[in-house]
Amino acid sequence: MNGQHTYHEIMTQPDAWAEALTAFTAAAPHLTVRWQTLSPAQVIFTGCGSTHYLALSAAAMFQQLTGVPARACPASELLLFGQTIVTDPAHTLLVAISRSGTTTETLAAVSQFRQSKGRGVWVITCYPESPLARMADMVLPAVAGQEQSVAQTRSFASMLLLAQALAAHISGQDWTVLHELPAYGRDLLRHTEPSSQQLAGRAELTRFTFLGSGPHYGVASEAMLKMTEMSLTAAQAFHFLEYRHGPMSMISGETALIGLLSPTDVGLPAAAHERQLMADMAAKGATILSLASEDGDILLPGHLPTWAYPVLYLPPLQLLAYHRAAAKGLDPDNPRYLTAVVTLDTAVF
Ligand code: F1P
Repeated sequence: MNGQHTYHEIMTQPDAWAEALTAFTAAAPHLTVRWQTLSPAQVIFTGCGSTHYLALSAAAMFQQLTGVPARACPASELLLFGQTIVTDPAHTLLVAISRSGTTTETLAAVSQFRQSKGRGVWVITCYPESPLARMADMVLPAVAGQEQSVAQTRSFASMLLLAQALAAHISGQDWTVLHELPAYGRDLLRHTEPSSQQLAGRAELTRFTFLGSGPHYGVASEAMLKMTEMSLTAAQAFHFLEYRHGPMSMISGETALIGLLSPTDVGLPAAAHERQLMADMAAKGATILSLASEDGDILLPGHLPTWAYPVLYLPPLQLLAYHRAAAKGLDPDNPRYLTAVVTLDTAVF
């Protein structure tokens, strides 16, 4: 059957989330001391493809919670344009994220950072014995996130959860609230599959656009990548209000606009602006799907701290991409032209 691995990996991810949190429990007692010893002035999160998008969300959360300047970049940019990203390696912590731990650009970027006397390297990976993990001072493992599919689903969510736990723990939050998420993940998978499948099957929708802001922009970008690689459907991702600055000119009856709405209870003006934007775009003819606690088409649980949410947007959006691929007769396990790991000739670096 087409896509059986991907489907299985999506549906079993809450168990992998729980295992990742168990691993984090073991690492947590040492983390604060390690962090205080390093005391970096800047944190860089890096990865490739999916794990670059993960880095975007991780960096946003990390800076928001800790107050320490953090940014994300693709490993290739760190490698080839490092001076546009790192100013002072001796006071910089690099957090490298990779499902496989073997992607050439990520390995080469970490190696170069080491040679430039970088302050420290932490790694989030599904393979704690991998070459990347062996280069790290500290590894956060998500072993149960390992998968057979090319496209990352269970692995991405498990590693994102570790990044959420890391930011929360370093900033002194009670990260153990994340233990509630696997149960919410199971509920979301069970209850949202029919609506994801229904939207995915609408053949007149030819363009899927994902909107997310702050820590959710990276997740929106990952949803865009899932839709692109699994279902070969034109997909884009934008920060919410950026959508008004040009991209909305593309709206037609063929547009599905999917909003990863910010929680309403944080007193941020973002939540109101995002909801207004979705309403305005619906009036222009886009088909709208909003994910939010309280008032979403897809309802996320309420009353969690804001930093607990990013991983919860993933299950319905992964199912959307999977069912879109299935509706088009494609095999989401084997996206066209892609391999699970990109291996490049290191001689050129
Ligand atoms: C990252 C990667 C992505 C690609 C695909 C498979 O590998 O190769 O570049 O988009 O999703 O994974 P990794 O470094 O996380 O193993």
